Amino acid sequence: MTIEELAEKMNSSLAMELEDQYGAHNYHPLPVVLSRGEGVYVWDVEDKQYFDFLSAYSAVNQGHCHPRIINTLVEQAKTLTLTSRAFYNDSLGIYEKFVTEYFGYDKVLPMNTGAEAVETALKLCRRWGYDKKGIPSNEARIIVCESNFHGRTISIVSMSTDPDARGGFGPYTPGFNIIPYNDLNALEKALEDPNVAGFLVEPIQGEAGVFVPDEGYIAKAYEMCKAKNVLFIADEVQTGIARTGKLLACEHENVHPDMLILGKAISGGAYPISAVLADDDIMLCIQPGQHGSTFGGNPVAAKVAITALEVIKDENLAENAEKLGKIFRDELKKIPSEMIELVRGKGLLNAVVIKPKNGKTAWDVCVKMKDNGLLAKPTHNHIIRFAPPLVINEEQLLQALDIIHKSILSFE
Ligand code: IF1
Repeated sequence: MTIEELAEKMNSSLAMELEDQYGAHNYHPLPVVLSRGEGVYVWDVEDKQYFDFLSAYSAVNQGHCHPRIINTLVEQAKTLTLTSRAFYNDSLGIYEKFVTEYFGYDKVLPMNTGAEAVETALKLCRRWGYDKKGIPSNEARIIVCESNFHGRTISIVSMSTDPDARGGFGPYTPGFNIIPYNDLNALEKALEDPNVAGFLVEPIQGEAGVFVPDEGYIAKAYEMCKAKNVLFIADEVQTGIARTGKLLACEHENVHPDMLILGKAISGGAYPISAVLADDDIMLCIQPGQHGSTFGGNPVAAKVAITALEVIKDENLAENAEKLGKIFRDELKKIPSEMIELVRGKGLLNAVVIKPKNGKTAWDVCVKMKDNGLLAKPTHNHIIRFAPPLVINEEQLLQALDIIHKSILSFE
C-alpha cells in the first residue's frame, strides 16, 4: 500500500501492526494509538478522547499543541529552520539573552535532547575540574545517585544502577561514584575524594518512581558541595519548567545550581530542545571546536523555547501545579482500595505505588484507566506516574480523579 492508502485506511490495529513490523521494539506502549492532541486531551485514531496524564514524560507541560507555541513554530519553520553554528543567525542571540535572564545564569549551551544536555554537563564539569580545580588529567570523578535516570547514551547508562537501562551495553565509561539518593552521610563521605568535580542529581527522581527526597536534602547537598569546591549539577529535565509547583524543583529549597540541565518542556513538546546553563567560570572552560551539535541552537528551537517559556509565566503554570497537585494527592489518598499502597509527589509530578490484587498490577490499572478515558503508564512495574499538562483546571482534575477512582475500585 502507498503512504496515502495507509493513511486512508489508518486505524488502531493497522498502526500497531506497522510499528511492530517496521519499528525497533525498544518500547512496550499501552495499546492506544493517538492522532490528535489539544490542551490536556488527546484523541485516538477512532476519535476517542482521553486525559493525557503522562504529558510525554513531562514534555507537554503547556498542553498539547499550545496555539502560541505552534504559531511560533510554524512562522519560524517557514522562514529559516537551520543554519548550523558555522554561521550566526538572528534568533539564537535573542534566545540566549532571554533564557539566561529567565533562569539567572551568565550563559547557555543549547542542545537538542535531555541526554545530550546531560552529556554536555558531564564534559563541562570535567573540563572545569581540570582547568579550574586542578584535578589531575583523566582523574575527575562525578558523584551520581543510585536509581538515577539521566538518559540512554553509553556514558549515561554507565552511571545507571538500573539493569534494564545499563545491562549488556558495556564496556562502560569510568569516572562515576555512585551513592544512595537522599543520603547526606554517603554524600559527605564521597566528597572526601579530592578528585570529585561534580555532583549530578535529580531534585526528585522521576523514573525511579517520583522519589521526593527529605526536606532540606537538596539545600544541604548544595552546601556540602560548595564547601568542597564541587559543582552542584541539577538535572531538571523532568522536574523543571514548573512541573513540581515552582519554575525549578531546586527552588523549593532556594538552591541555585552551579549547572542547570533542562529539556522536555522547555519547548512545550513542540520540538526537541535542551540546554545547559552556567556562569562564565564554568561555561568558558569549553572553547570553539570542543563541543557542538548540528541542530543545537537552531532558529526554530530558539524561537519556540522563548514562546514556551513565556507561556509558563503568562499562564501561572507553576502556581497551578502547586495548587492542583495538593488536591490531586489529597483526593488520591481518599480512594478506599488497598491497591493504593502509597501516594507521593510534588506539584503535578505524582505517583501511586500499586499493591497487586488478585494478580492485577499497575499495568492492568493503566489499561482500565485507558478504557475509561485516561492515559498513564507504569514505571518499574508497580508504580503509576501521574503527570498531566500543567494547564489542567480544577474541574478537569476532578473528572480525571473520578476516572482513576472508578478504575481502581473496579478491581475490588
Ligand atoms: C525513555 C524515563 C522519564 C529524564 C531526566 C534526562 C533525560 C530524561 C531526569 C533524557 C528522559 C524520558 C526518556 C524516555 C522516558 C522518559 C523517562 F522513564 F525514561 F526515565 F521521564 F522518567 N534526565 N526521560 O527523565 O532526556 O534524552 O529523553 O530527551 O528513554 O524511555 P531525553
